Amino acid sequence: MTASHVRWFMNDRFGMFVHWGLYAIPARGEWVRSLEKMSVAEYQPFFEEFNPVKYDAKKWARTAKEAGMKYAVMTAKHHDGFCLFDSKLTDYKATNTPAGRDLIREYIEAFREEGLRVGLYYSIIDWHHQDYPHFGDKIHPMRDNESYRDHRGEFERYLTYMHGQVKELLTNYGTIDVMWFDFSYDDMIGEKWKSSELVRMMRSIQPDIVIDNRLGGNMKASEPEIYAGDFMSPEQLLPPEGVVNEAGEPLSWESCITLNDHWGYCASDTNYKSPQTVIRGLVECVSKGGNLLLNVGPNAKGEIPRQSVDILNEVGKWMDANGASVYGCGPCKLAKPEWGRYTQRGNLIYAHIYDRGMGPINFRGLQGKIKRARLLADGSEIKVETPWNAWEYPEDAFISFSSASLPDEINTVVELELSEE
Ligand code: H79
Repeated sequence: MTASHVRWFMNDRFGMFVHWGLYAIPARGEWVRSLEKMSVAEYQPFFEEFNPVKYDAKKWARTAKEAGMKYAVMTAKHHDGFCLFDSKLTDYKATNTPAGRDLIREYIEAFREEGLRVGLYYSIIDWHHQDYPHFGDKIHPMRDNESYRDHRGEFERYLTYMHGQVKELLTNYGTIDVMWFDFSYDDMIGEKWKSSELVRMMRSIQPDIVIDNRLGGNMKASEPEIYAGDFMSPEQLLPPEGVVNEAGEPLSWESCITLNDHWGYCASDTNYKSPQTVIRGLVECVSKGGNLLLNVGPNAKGEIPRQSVDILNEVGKWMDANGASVYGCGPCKLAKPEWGRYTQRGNLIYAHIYDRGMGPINFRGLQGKIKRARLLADGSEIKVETPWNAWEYPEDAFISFSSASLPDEINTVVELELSEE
């Protein structure tokens, strides 16, 4: 059973991930400092320069809403340690750049105003903080630097900082719907971050907040740790068969996926997914009981890249006509059909038809069980018939696409109302 505070999350299915920070200026992705082994000093010019004059959170919120997204998650702090919010615990924040304001506050207010739920991404990794532990040498920007090798910070001080920032984020901005921690690895997982204490503090401020699983607990255990989280977070992949715990019960999950091949803005990366790929990816998530958190990486000026907006607009057109097959829907009890995928909500089955094939569309086992069939996009009647040549398949129902005037869209959805669930 899904816990009640997670219900809205698994109902809404589709969210926007926003990766934005100083790394938008070099425009080579959010890992640039680590990949190019830049020192704090070498990264500093981007701090001095950061001035996103085109940042309009309301515009982003409209883009997300029109794409059919119901919630968003934005980087309050990524691995580089730069804070987009006005933290009292550091000077390394947007208010001290030419931007001169709390960019997270604007995001939260704008998205909430458009009726979207708001979430915050917070990186546990922090390449800027002097007390951040150095066990992660293989990814730290200063891993080959002699002076860095002998640097030993006070881990306790970093923990106080991190817990303090999470408290700020959950105290100063009203309701926060999702907290998205990133990233625990190797032996630095779980209680090393004082995670139980952290989560207890979070729930005392925001009892219903939905938390991801990246503090490092085991969600699949029969008795997960308090910090194990509310949902699994596969990154850049869709789980082959959904996600279950050790008892075989379905778990909540959300795949996070980029539109091109980077999270943070990367000027040279034009390898964008098509609207069809995105729509089918979303449907695949829903058909396996999960969510899609689709990423955009705004540029240094504060704009979501044109290509991303174009894709989202196309997705939005489809969602406008077919969103009923996504929101509140989940896996179908029928096996995956050859021509596409099913999603289901109560006694409504949604047939997402990707491949019409050469003959009639076959609904395995549904003979006599379909009360009515409609094209979801416009509500028009679709006749369920048994063609003369289907005598060998008495259990199945069929619709014929050759006779009906069905639009050949990227993802045609037929809504089947069953006589009983
Ligand atoms: O915020 C996004 C990533 O920056 C972050 N999680 C998502 C949501 C993330 N942190 N760590 N990882 C992902 C895993 C590390 C992947 C790596 Fe690499 C492979 C680090 C070095 C090689 C990807 C490719 C990053 C740089 C090159």
